[in-house]
Amino acid sequence: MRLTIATLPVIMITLAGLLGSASKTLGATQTVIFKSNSFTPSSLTVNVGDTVIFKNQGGSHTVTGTGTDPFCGNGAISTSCSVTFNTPGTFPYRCLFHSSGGANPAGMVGSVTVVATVPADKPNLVPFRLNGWTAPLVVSRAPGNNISDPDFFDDQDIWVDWAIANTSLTAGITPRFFTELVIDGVSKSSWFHDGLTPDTFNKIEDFNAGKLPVGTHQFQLVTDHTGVIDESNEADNTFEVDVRVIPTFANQHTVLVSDFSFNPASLTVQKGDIVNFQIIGGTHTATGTGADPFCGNNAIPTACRVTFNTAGLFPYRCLFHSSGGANPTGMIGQIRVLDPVLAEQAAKVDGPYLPSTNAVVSYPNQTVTFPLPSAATFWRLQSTVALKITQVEVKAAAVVLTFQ
Ligand SMILES: [Ca+2]
Ligand SMILES: [Ca+2]
Ligand SMILES: [Ca+2]
Repeated sequence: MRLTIATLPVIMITLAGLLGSASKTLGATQTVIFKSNSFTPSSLTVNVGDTVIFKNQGGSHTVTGTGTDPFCGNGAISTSCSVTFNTPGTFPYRCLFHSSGGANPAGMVGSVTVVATVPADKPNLVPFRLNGWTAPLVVSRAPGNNISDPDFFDDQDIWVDWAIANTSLTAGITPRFFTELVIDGVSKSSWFHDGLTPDTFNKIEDFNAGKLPVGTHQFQLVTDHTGVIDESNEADNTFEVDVRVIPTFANQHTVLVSDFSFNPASLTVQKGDIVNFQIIGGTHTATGTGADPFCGNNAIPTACRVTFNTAGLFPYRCLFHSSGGANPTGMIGQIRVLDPVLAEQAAKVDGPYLPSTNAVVSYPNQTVTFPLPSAATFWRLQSTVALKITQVEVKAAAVVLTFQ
């Protein structure tokens, strides 16, 4: 494909309907003259759907099919008759009075050959992924690239690239048509194209779609959204992508590092948060034992700063003051990183779970009653979202928890 850039932002939706679609072509009509013991032309080729008029210019004749088409039947045609051909094939006919019979009659004979019409090639517009792009519609945190980012902060502009192509190798487009960017069902912008030659694309790079509130948003690229162009496929003109927007967090947390503990040893943060590991005594490392390296294997000089951009549970330890292995003991800690959008969805859709009883808590202000644990057993409260329990009430045979 060659590069064509011919697009400018414009909103001109009212063109819809002014440019109609191509009308269906009606069958053509052809004429065969018969007189003096001959049909002229005796051999005729027509398209499916065409009609042939047989006109008598002298004498008494029939126009009688000798194959699968009856033509005008066995009766003499005094002036004219017509036959419409809807099936491809070769159809012989003759005059019963002036030809021999049999499989290959001679004399006053003719034939009509009917060929299937080949529909004219049509253009086809599609959202199109260019080489080096991650999708036909790219959403990025910054301009200057063609790589989609997985999510966005709510104080960040969203930069859009898109491309559409006419994938037909032969059929070009002449009239002006439009491509639209739709966000959450609302038109964000529309661009026009003044035609598009075969096997060619148009693109827009680094359109600033602005900021969006926290949540999941649907971006749609729709080409020929006003329906101006008659295409071979009208069902492949849309590309959709979900865009996740998460809150901007400049939240900072501090873990105090001393002989021989991290304080707090267990900390919950949100995606994007920063944790400062601050030495207040001794020589220690904060070394990740899971997917996050934390501060690495070297002793922390005075402080070390780690940003957590991935949701999950990340353990760490001091290399000098803990055991190794899969489950180290001693001077260890963990950071749980929550994904605020996922947490919000989980709270709305499912609520947190209490797996031991399969109870579902839909807070706020929800009270859940559990039977008292039997001797030497315990309850474990496990939740997919951050919960706050505002009251624990121990009764004779039950525990009542109230969630904020
Ligand atoms: Ca199409
Ligand atoms: Ca870009
Ligand atoms: Ca169309």
